[in-house]
Amino acid sequence: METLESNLMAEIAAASDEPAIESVRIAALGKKGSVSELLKTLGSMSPEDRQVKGPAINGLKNRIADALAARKAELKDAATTARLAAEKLDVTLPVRQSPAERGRIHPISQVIDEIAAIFGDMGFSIAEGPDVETDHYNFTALNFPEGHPAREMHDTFFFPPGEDGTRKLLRTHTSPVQIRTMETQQPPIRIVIPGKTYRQDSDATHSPMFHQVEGLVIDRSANVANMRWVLEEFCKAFFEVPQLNMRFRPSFFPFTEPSLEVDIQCDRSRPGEVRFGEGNDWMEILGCGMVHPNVLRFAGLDPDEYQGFAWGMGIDRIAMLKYGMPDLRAFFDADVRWLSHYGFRPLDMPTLFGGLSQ
Ligand code: 2NM
Repeated sequence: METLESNLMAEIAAASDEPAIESVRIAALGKKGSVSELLKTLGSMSPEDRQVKGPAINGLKNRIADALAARKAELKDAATTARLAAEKLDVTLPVRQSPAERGRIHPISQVIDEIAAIFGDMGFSIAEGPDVETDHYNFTALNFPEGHPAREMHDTFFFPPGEDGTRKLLRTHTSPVQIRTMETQQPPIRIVIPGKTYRQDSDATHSPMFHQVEGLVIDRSANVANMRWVLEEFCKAFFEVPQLNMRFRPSFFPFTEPSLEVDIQCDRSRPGEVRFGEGNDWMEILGCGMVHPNVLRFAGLDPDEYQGFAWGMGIDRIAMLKYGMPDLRAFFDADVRWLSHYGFRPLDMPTLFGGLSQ
């Protein structure tokens, strides 16, 4: 028993981790352990022997159990100390950026927000409508006669005809929203309509899905002078210049009379750079005009009572011009490297008082 005890005490002292001490415990005090086997011999002893050996064996068992518990606690403490030393946490490290800081706003969304801020400041509301339209709202109500070549000029995406034989289409401009607004709201109307538009056209400067913003003002006296002021204020605010010369040229659109195309003053003398509000060059930027009486009539307004003006421009193009992006196709590639370079910070909302693009 003395040999067993000194051997076990040596094994306990030598156990270097918690699994090792556990196997010593099982070898001594487990069901078939050396100390347990000794205890079992008590059953077959004479009462006299048992009186002597009993306390001796139980004493051995208790000393071994105490030694095991003490060594186990020691090893547990050592393990905790080692973990605390290894798992250091540097609380002075900078906090990881949140998704709201890492994410970027697409330049088209940024430009739409800038347009909304500028026209919102002038008292306009944003209006929206469906991308899938009827021939009536996309063409007929906008004074495109049946069989008129302008319908073909738009390279329309048509859907297969439905039960009633009519074909739905993807809107080729946002103007159907103007008709829908005139049908449902009483003048005065002041709205801007940013949105997706579709034409069968695809090359370096055309995408089959692109973005337009159009505007509409209807009241009893809205006129060309008001239109000129609105468009000039918009161009100065958007390109963030204090002065800007504009040139109005006669043009043709089925939905306006007179129709005009607008050029803005720019400087293209530096290679790869366009500056607005200075220089001797002109760049076409938008189309506009007084809403045609037929369009007012189609929308349920009396042209002898109401008049107004409307305009339209391509968002993708003015975004490229303002932010110096060379290729339209990159807009729709969903390349995060491009977006992290050209994108905008989500919490820098464009406002006229805080600066549109900072
Ligand atoms: C343009 C140019 C000129 C326009 C006209 C209308 C409506 F519905 F009021 F008649 N909406 N948009 C318009 C006028 C659009 O885009 C180049």
